[in-house]
Amino acid sequence: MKIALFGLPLTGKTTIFRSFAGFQSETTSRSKSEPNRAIVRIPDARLDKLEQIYKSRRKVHSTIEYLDMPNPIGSDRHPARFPENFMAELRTTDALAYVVRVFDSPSVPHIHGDVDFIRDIKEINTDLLLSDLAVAESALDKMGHRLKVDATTAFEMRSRQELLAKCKQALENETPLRALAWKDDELKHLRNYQFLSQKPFIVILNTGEKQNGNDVVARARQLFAHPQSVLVTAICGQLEMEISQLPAEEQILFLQEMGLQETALKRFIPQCFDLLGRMYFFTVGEDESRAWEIPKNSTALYAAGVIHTDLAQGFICAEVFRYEDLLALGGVPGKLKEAGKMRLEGKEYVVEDGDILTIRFNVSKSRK
Ligand SMILES: Nc1nc2c(ncn2[C@@H]2O[C@H](COP(=O)(O)OP(=O)(O)OP(=O)(O)O)[C@@H](O)[C@H]2O)c(=O)[nH]1
Ligand SMILES: [Mg+2]
Repeated sequence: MKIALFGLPLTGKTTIFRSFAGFQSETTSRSKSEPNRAIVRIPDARLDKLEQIYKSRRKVHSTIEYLDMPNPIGSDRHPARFPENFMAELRTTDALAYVVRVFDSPSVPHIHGDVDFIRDIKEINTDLLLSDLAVAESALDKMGHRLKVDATTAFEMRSRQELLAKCKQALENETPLRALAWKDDELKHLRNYQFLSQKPFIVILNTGEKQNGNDVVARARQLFAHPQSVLVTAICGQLEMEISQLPAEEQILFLQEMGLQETALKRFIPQCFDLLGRMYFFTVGEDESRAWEIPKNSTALYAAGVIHTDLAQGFICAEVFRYEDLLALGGVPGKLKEAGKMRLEGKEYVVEDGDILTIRFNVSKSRK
């Protein structure tokens, strides 16, 4: 899962990125105009426990990649608008996280002269639609030209043309493409264009310590006539960054002192999983305990393929049990069968979040 943090200059993107990246992740950045990248290991108490129970030599977390987009340098006419090469980087991600400034600070200038998060959100909504509209129009132009010179591919082209025309119409009506219902084959074609308004959209309201997060979230939500695949959340960037720099034990104390349950990152990750329709399953053993990320409603066969293509090709069945059942049995895996908590499931079994799977597979079949 790759999520880009982007936004107007000096809105706190890097501050929030640092709070997410903390100590436990790798970050890279080659130059100022390149985004910072962090691969963040997703903390999960269930995985920690499974590692203990199975005395695994390795624990492999699922990861999430964050990009901290650089300060956008717009044209002279539109200094606050995002240039197309900047948008191109955004197109490669799974979700967009727009960081909006809500915090007040006389020492940090705002590109528009004053702080107004409503204005800034409206502006980005328009910018994304316009950027996609330009992509759709240019693709339609090219297609029209090709249809004139080569009639042999006309049928295939016409269906694509219709699809793009549908996008264009929606965009002109200020409807983001994520709000429309698409058929599977349409989605396949749409992938070629990497439309920004089709991606799940996150608004991170960077609030000051004394501001009421719930209030600004409620006001920001109202700006989305089509709330499908939109997440609005408030994070106090400065505070979260300070917390993330502390050693783990001190973090807990500090959070308690501030009256907070957990860090913004811990709150944010499950929200992203929900937004993107993702979940985990686990595999366990002496060798390693591991969390795997898959789309919700995936089958056991799909899960097997995520572990290794051999497992999907030679799939016989999946042994499945629940983490909660293992805990209820005192964390003794040997008791699962006897207690009737170990199930055998076939290819079509729909995996649930937190299932622990062992895939039985036929080696000779998988090698063919
Ligand atoms: N008071 C306050 N200041 C903040 C907060 N978040 C960021 N800042 C300050 O705002 C300034 C800009 O923060 P950055 O995180 O560098 O912002 P950015 O969006 O990455 O900036 P560019 O990459 O230059 O566009 C810094 O001086 C931060 O200390 C916050 O939550 N509260
Ligand atoms: Mg920055």
